This record gives sequence, C-alpha cells and structure tokens, in this order.
Amino acid sequence: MVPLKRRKVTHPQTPDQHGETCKFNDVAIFIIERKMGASRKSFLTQLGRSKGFRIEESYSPSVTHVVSENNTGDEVQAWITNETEEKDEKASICSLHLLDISWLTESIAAESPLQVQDRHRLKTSPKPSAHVAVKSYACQRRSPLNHHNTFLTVSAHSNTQEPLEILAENAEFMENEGRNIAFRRSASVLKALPRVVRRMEDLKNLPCLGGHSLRVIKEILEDGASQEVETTKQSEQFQAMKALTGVFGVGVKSADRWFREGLRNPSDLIRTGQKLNHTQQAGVRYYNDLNKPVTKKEAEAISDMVGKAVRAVLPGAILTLTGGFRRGKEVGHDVDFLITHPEEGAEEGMMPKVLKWLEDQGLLLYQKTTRNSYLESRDGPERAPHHMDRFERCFSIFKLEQTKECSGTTAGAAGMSEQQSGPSWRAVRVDLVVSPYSQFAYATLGWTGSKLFERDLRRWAGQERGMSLSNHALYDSKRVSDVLSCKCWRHTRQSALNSNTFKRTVFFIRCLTVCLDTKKKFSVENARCSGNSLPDQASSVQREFLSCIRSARGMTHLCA
Ligand code: 8GT
Ligand code: MN
Repeated sequence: MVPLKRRKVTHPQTPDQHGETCKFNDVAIFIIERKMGASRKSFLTQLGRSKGFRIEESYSPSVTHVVSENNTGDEVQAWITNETEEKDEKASICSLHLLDISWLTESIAAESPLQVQDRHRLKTSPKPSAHVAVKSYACQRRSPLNHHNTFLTVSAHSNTQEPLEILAENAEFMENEGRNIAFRRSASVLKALPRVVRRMEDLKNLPCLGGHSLRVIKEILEDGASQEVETTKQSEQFQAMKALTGVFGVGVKSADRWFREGLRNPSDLIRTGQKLNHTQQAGVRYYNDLNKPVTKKEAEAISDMVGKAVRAVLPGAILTLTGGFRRGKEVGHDVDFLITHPEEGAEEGMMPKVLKWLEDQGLLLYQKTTRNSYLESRDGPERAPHHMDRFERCFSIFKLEQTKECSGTTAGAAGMSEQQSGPSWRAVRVDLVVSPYSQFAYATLGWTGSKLFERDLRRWAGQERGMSLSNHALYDSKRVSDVLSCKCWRHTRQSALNSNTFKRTVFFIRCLTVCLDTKKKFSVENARCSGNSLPDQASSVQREFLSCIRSARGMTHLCA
C-alpha cells in the first residue's frame, strides 16, 4: 500500500507559468495521460488550473498527487517507477498519493483539494519479493545473453532452442503473429530475471506472461518438460516448416504451400522439380553451410573484407557490424553491415561499386540488391513488415576461405549439389545496407536488433512518448499529424512510394519539425528560412511536398 504522507511545501504562492494563480501550492498534481488521452488531460488541466490547482506539466519528485483514469494502481506504479528510474528517486514513490480521477473531479467541483479517502485510492498489490521490477517493454530491460533461466528455457532434448521460442516459431509457421509475439515476450521476460525461477510464485507480478506461457512454464517446473513443446517439436509440420524455411529465399507462405503438397525438406524441392527463383536456387545450393551458425571469428573475417571493399571504393566511408554480433552474440545466422559516409549524399551509388569490388576478388557467391524491401519480403527470408526500411540493401552470400583452425569444424558439410565438400571455404549469408549519414544513428539502432527489442522500442516510443521511431527518423507523431491532419498520409497506397519520395518524406518531416519548433506556419519560405541547413534543392522538394499534401498523395507510413 502507499502510505499517506505529504511533502514539504517548497513553492511560493505566485502565479504559475501558465498565468493562473495557484491557490493550493502544497498539492502538486500530475495527471497521467495513458488511457485518458491528450485532449481530456488537457481539458482537465486547464479546468483545474483555472480553479487554482497546481497541475504539473511533467512528473517530478515534487508531485504529491498522481491521478489517472482506467489504470490500475500497479500500472500507475509501474509508470512512475519507469519515469523515476534514472533519477534514482524510487524511494519517494512510497509517499505519493496514487488516485483515481474522481478525486480530481470532485476536488474541482468543490473548488479545493479534497482529503484523500480510501475510495479515491488506486489499489496496488504487495511488491513481489523475489524480483526487482521487470518492465513491460523489452526495450526497457536488460536481456543478458547468458541469463539465469536456461534450465527452464532450454528444451529437454535440445540445447539450441528454448521451449517458449519453439512455440513462438511454430506460431510464426502458422502465421499467428499475436501468439508468436506473446511467446517471444514471455521468453524475453524470463531472460531478464535476476535469478532462477523455481516456483510459479516467483513469476508473480511480472509483465507479459500470458496464461498459455504460464501453463507451459508450470509444466516444465513440475515435470521437467512441457508436453505441448515436445509434441510441437516432433510434429511433422513443424520439422518440415523449419527445414523448408531454412532455405534462403523461402518464406512461410511458400513453405506452407509445399508442405501441403507433401514436400518435407530441401531435397524434395529438387526431386520434384519445383520451380525455384534465383534466390531459392542459391538457398538450396548452399543449404548446409547457410544453416550452420556463423561464428564471431568468421564475422570478423568478413568484416575485414567488406571494410577493404568499402574504403577502396569510397575513402572515408564507415562500416559498422550490426545485427546479433553487435549485441555481443557469439554466433549468428548471417552477418549484417551498415555502410555510410560522413558527407551526406556521398554514399549514393556506392553499393554497386562495393559489390563489383567484392565480385572481382571472387568473394561473392550470390547477390541481390533491392531498394524496396516491402516488395522483396513477400517470399524472401524476411517476414514482418515492421522490420522493413527503405534503405538500399543487398542480400548476399559470401565465399569465405577457411583458415586451418576453422576448417576442421566444417569438414564433411557438403551442400545439396554443387557445393564444394572440401574444407577450403564455406558460404555465409551477408546483409549489406547503405544509409545516408543523417539517418545513420536510426539505421544503426534499427539494425542492431533484436527484433523484439526493436518492436517494443517502437511501441514504447509511440504509446508512452507519442513519438514515432523508424530506421530513418524519430519524430513527434502528434505535431506532425496536427499539421497534416494526417488524412492524406494515411490514405495513400504503399505502392505510391518509391525511394525518392521516401527520402523527401524524411526530409520534409525534418523541415516541418523545425517550423513547429519555431512556431512558424509551415511554408516553403519558413522552412527555408529556418536555418536548418537545408540542402540546395530544399525549396523544390518542399514545393513538391506541399503539392503532395494538397493532392493527398505521396507519402504515408511514417505516420502510421
Ligand atoms: P541472427 O544472429 O540470427 O542473424 O540474428 P539478428 O542479427 O538479430 O537478426 P537478423 O535477421 O540478421 O536482423 C538483424 C536486425 O535488423 C533485426 O533485429 C531486425 O530488427 C533488423 N532489421 C531491420 N530491417 C530489417 C529487414 O529488412 N530485414 C531483417 N531481417 N532485419 C531487419 O532494421
Ligand atoms: Mn543477423
């Protein structure tokens, strides 16, 4: 429970910064916007202030009364813990009033802050004893590579995939996105725990653990294994889907179609003479190598090659290793790179040159460049559109010469057909992405992963901060939608986008933000005069944007 204790008055009775006279300075109220919405909060804030209440703009230690609508006490507590963590002010939470909105509305009606009564108070559950607070969004918590619950999360007959992750993957094969995410969230929460889970009580008050996950965990805690996980893992469909989607270039849809036609593994694709596209042919050819984990050493060797290529074609270019290896993983399924140059625009046209350089050295077994990963993704190895961005990107397969020490591990790993069976080289999947320098920070963040982390980071930005984050930019959704009234953005078809329009969209949003910051009306002239070091082509680009807005076409998804 939250003890009642009022803080010391520190503020003098003067008109506040909003021009209203504050009559009740010792009661500092903060209204939580979550579930209430911005407009209702703003209405209540104005009304309260007009009656002399002190309503704070943001949460701080001086707040004495937190009011919220339709949130539980635990939710409010979690919100506050989250707000105060960096400032190490957790101790002060216990002296706060956590109240239902009725306290504020009744107080406003009475024109004076009411004595807090029990019915106003939000009920909170007792603190879980076993754990520190684990927050709801994956982006808010640490998920160490080596965590405390491997005994629980590593499946009985395999040390490579965790039970909840098997169920998540199975849900993905069934195209059940909700269930996939739910299992991934549960697994991520277990990894974040500071100690071993031994009993179900240890999981009390943790976020993101749904009934289904809890049932599975319970079975494992009690019986050492979960029947559902074991059945799933052994099912013909799961194994076939795993084998077929294990072919580079084969997505869930194609794999499912082939499964229903009776095909079970990559050799069935060849045996039955399935029509395979160029990517899938490479996928089958290098199947064994591409399904063997890539080690950190191998990633570093490839990093050296790509680094050479990049610097050779454009001096000063920057190469960053992203993906799992940037998160510190020891192995991965591919190697991801981001390429940029400190001079904006210098990176344009770089990709083909880098690829030619690599090809000339005999390092490429396969490559396919794309500017539009939305279209590419349909049958590619990538599944969910929220991971996608608009950068120029190359899916490739590298030929990596094996050093003596590595080659021992790959001996006998012959591919499906043409692949060399000797130990002298192996095939490795490599993703190359080129980003303009101005978007490099967002691109690095986005490409570092993990997928759940990125997903939750975006969700958190949107739901808790009212910001929109993509691999290209971060901006205040509300301010942008205010100006555009968003209709034209929402109703535009995805296919209307090409990369140029997209670049301009990002650019446009930046101009817009400047105008909003300087409180100028958005116009070509104002944007140009804003001192945002706009490139030379600014005004024509902006003119185009204004016309896009007027004719309700052009750009879309950043607002979604
Ligand atoms: P891995 O060790 O299995 O390779 O794991 P990973 O490195 O974490 O996954 P990945 O599939 O190689 O993707 C790296 C990260 O890039 C992911 O976390 C994903 O969120 C991010 N990402 C993007 N855009 C795209 C995209 O278009 N496709 C893929 N696959 N990932 C993307 O930002
Ligand atoms: Mn990767």
